[in-house]
Amino acid sequence: MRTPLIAGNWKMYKTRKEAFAFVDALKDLLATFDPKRVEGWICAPYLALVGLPEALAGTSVRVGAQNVHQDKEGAHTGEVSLAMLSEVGVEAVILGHSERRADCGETDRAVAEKTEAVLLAGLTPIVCVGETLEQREGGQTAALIAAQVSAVVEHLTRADAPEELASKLARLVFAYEPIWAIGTGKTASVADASTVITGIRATLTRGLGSRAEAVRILYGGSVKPDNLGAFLAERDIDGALVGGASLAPDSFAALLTVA
Ligand code: G2H
Repeated sequence: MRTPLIAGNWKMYKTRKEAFAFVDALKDLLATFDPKRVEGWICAPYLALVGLPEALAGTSVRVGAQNVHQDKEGAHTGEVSLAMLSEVGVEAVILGHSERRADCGETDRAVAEKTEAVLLAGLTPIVCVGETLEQREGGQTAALIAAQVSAVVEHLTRADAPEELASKLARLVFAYEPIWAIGTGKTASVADASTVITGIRATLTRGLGSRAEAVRILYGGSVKPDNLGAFLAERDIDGALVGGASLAPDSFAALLTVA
């Protein structure tokens, strides 16, 4: 019932030229994937977003950004708004990636506000949560992840939340990315990822009731074509947020094929 989703997070890789060369190399193959079977997204750096949806027209791959400001517009030097992203055909936004939480001090509160703004603008938020190795070894994983997820859900369901938000909650996507597994070559075991992700769904169900069943939850952290299948075999894991292995055309295509 939940369509598997493979989202490539290109991070700060690929110039515009490199991004369009990637699409050129893959376009014919990408056109063969059925979006009802698997959704593929590319979350590219801002400059590469312009023209990318058009370049991918005729394929099932959609385009996402890696951050956005929560305000409609304003004096926010260096920031980009949802209207700016929508105008160029962006349909999804990664929010609260651990690299932004660490590098830019993004808080749970900011991530929650951005999630609301993205939903209200009609785009899809991919909300990242995850624990450090120290937190995992300290036995804090379950409580920490529940707190990160609850911060978003409580904000979206607060008493004075806009009414139109309720109908958009099914579009939510969460990504569980244990920080110690990001770009390190270490992956969480399938069992560990599955336990945390089942916990995320339980937290969502407490906050959203039956609407939680529609929310997709991805695993992220050193996912590659040869380990993706094992994660996807788990009932509650609906796809993957993939960094390094989404950068090469053949590897991205292999991920979509496995899914
Ligand atoms: C985690 C992931 C993508 P990688 O950050 O969000 O990156 O697959 O390189 O570990």
